[in-house]
Amino acid sequence: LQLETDLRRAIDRKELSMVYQPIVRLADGEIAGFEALMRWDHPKRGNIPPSEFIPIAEMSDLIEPLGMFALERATSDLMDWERHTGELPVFVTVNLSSAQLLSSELYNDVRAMLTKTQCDPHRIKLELTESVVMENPEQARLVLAKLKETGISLALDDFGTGYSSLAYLTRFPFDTIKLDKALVNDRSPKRSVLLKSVISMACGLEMKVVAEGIESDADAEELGKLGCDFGQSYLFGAPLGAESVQRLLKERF
Ligand code: G
Ligand code: G
Ligand code: MN
Ligand code: NA
Repeated sequence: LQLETDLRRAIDRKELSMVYQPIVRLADGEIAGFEALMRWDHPKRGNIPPSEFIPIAEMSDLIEPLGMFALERATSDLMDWERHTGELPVFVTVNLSSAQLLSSELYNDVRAMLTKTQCDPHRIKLELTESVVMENPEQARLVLAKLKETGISLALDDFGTGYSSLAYLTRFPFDTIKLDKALVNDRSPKRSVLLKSVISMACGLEMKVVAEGIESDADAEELGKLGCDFGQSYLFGAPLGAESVQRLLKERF
C-alpha cells in the first residue's frame, strides 16, 4: 500500500520515465521502430520493475493516468526525435493493460492526444496481450475497432504463449503479431515447422511479425528467411533513454 501511495505521486514528481527498445528489420538490420517501456526510479528503493508496479497500478485507479503518461510521452518523444532529424520511418509501440482497454475513457483520451500532438496515428502502435483482450472480448472488440479507425496500429503481444487462440487473429483488427521469446527460443526439433507455419499464416492474414528475444545471429537469419519482418531483443539493442535514441537516429537516418 505504501507503494501505491508512492506511485500516486510518482508522475508529478517525475520519477516515471520511458525507455525505448529498438525493433529492427531483419532483412537489412535497419531500425523500424521502438517499444516504449516504463521505468520507475523510486526515491528510496531505486529502480522498481514494471512487473512490480504495473499490477499495483492495475489494481488501483492509477493505470489510466500511467497509461496515458506512457502514450503521451512516447508520442512526444517520437515527435521530438523528428524535429532533430526530419521525418523518420519509425514507429513507436506502447503497451496497454486490460484496465485501460476496458476504460470508457481510453478512446477519447487517445483521440485527444492525437489532436493535441498532431502526431500521425500510423506511427503509433498499441501492444496488447491475449489475456488483456480475453478479459472482456466483446468490449475489447468494440474499443479496438474504434481505436483502429483513428489510424492507430495494433499488435498482439506475447503470441505463442497462453491460449493463443487463432480466433484472436481474425476477430480483432491486429496488424502485427509479436512472437514470444519462449516460442522464438524453443529448442525442440519442431521449432522451425512451428515458426514457419505461424509466420506464413500471419503473412496470409497480411500481418507483420516481430520475433522477440532472438538470441543469436543464426536465429535472426533463420527467422528472416522464414519471412519474419522484425526482431526485438538484446541482440539488437537494450532499451535506451530518449536522448540516446535521438543520437542513434541521428547516426542512422
Ligand atoms: O522491459 P521490461 O522489464 O520493462 O518490461 C516488462 C513488462 O512490463 C513488459 O513486457 C510490459 O508488459 C510491461 N510494461 C512495461 N511498460 C509498460 C507500460 O507502459 N504499460 C503497461 N501496461 N505495461 C508495461
Ligand atoms: O511487453 P513485453 O513483455 O513483450 O516486453 C518485452 C520484455 O522483454 C521487456 O521486459 C524487455 O526488457 C524484455 N526483453 C527485451 N529483449 C530481450 C531479450 O533479448 N531477452 C530477454 N530475455 N528479454 C528481453
Ligand atoms: Mn510488449
Ligand atoms: Na512480449
